[in-house]
Amino acid sequence: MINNGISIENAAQMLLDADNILILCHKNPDGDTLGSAAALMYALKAKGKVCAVACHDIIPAKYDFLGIEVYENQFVPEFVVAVDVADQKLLGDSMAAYSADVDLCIDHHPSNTGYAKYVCCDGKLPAAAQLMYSVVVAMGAEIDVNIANSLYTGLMTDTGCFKFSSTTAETHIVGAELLKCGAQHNFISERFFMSRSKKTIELEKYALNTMEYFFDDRCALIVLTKDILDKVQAQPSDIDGISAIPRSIEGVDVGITIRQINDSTFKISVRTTERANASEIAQGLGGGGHTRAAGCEVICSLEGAKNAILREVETALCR
Ligand SMILES: [Mn+2]
Repeated sequence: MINNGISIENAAQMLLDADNILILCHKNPDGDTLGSAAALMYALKAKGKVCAVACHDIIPAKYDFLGIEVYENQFVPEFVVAVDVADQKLLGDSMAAYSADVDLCIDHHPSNTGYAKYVCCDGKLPAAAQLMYSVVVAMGAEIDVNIANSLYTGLMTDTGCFKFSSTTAETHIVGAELLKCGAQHNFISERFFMSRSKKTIELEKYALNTMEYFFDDRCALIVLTKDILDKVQAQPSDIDGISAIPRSIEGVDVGITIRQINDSTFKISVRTTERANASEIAQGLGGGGHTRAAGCEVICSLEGAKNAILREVETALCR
């Protein structure tokens, strides 16, 4: 358990006392890390602070509307805050200069390693954006349309449009508050849920054609090889939704997506129903995450990666 945990009020005060603030997102950034970072950026700017957002990867174009100011050495950071980042490794190599010295982490991963000096984490929340809403309110910042859109993006993307089991009444209440403050819910859902890139469709075609079933069809597995990813010229954002496919099949309790990074590195994403624990499966191979969605990375052959994750799945299904 994290022993350097602090309250929302303390986190808010710490941010109000700071200046020249660098906000860090996790690598392969998603709507939650970027939305939470953008919201914090706008709240801090409204409080007269100098701040900017840094990420190991280039921010995908579909997030341009958030209007994130990217850090380009425009100031010397005096305070570093990571949002939605469970482990300093997830900051990525290019953030190495900051990763050992993160002052505050605002997160919602039960697996948070406590790497930051202070951690404000609620592992029960479906999105870091839900916690960030409370932090921004505690900072006394007005929820303007920019903050509302940013937080709504985080809420919506991390809850799969308020559908995942982690969604609570409180999540909807925060969502409703954001709508009152001008969040453009239809614009955001069109962007993230009602349209897919052609590259995504190409990858889905391939994934569906090569899907395999295991353990009386309770596990479905797809592999995205480097060959197909290169052929399609897929960006990380084109791959986002694919890991939801195997688990969406009737009767499947564990959906596995193996993505090849290079000859011997494979990223494995695990999605489960309530009949299996994704986090435990991923932890078996040194990864982590949430109960229904988790991931890990293995260094071996494709066959080795498959066998290793299937062993963990088998154990989980026997529990
Ligand atoms: Mn998140």
